[in-house]
Amino acid sequence: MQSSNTNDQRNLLTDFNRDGYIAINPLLASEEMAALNLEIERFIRDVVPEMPLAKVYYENKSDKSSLKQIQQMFEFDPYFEDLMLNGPARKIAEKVLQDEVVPINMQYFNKPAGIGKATPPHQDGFYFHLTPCEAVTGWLALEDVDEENGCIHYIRGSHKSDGFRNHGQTGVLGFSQGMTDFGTPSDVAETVAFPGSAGTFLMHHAKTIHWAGANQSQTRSRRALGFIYYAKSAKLDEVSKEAYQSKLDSRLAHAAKI
Ligand SMILES: O=C(O)CCC(=O)C(=O)O
Repeated sequence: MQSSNTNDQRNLLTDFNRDGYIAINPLLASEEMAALNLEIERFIRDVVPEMPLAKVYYENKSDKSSLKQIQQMFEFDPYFEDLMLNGPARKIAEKVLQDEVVPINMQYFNKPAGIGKATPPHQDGFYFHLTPCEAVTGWLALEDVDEENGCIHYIRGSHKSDGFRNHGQTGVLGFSQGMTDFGTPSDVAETVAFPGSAGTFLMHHAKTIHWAGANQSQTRSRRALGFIYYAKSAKLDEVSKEAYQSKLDSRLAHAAKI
């Protein structure tokens, strides 16, 4: 897939270093988005039924139409592998991190109409266990997004703080950790919302605080594709990450959420 718009973005690195995120609207033209959405439909229809249960989350496990998240898509399908390894998100990640990158996760994020829950404020790096915390998440809107169906909000400049803000368990499937000290005057003052049309692409630093509202529409979903890349120079604490993931999986299985 070609990126229609990355070469126009001369200030990507400056914007990313200043704000902790970038926005390209649109990264992909409408015909590219139509083709991608067909591939997403195919993946959900043909590949999801073959995937391990722990990689697919539903708002309501007994209702397949309430699909909310798919993990590691690129490991299960050649089309999405190519998009993750060779597509525009990787090139932008390399540009803003100024490093080679390691592709880590491709996630489908949906907030189904009427029931899609809010994404709690969090910093992705809190989940990543990296030193130094040099990683990015790309986020591609698969359909139009706005305040009603739960667009992304960033806290501008929040990637510049030392370490992480306090996080605790949220009870929200797919976003197990959320900030417990969110909502300071500076959080409020620096909040920027990112409504946009299908094809809008965001990318944020792993320390950038972000969140999204619940889907308040009764008729529209809010579907997006996420791309996580670690900088090659960042070292993963495998033991701490493994321990965290298996504790999380067993807690979710115990609560019959996956
Ligand atoms: O799609 C969402 O609501 C949240 C996505 C997110 O938190 C992320 O990609 O890091």
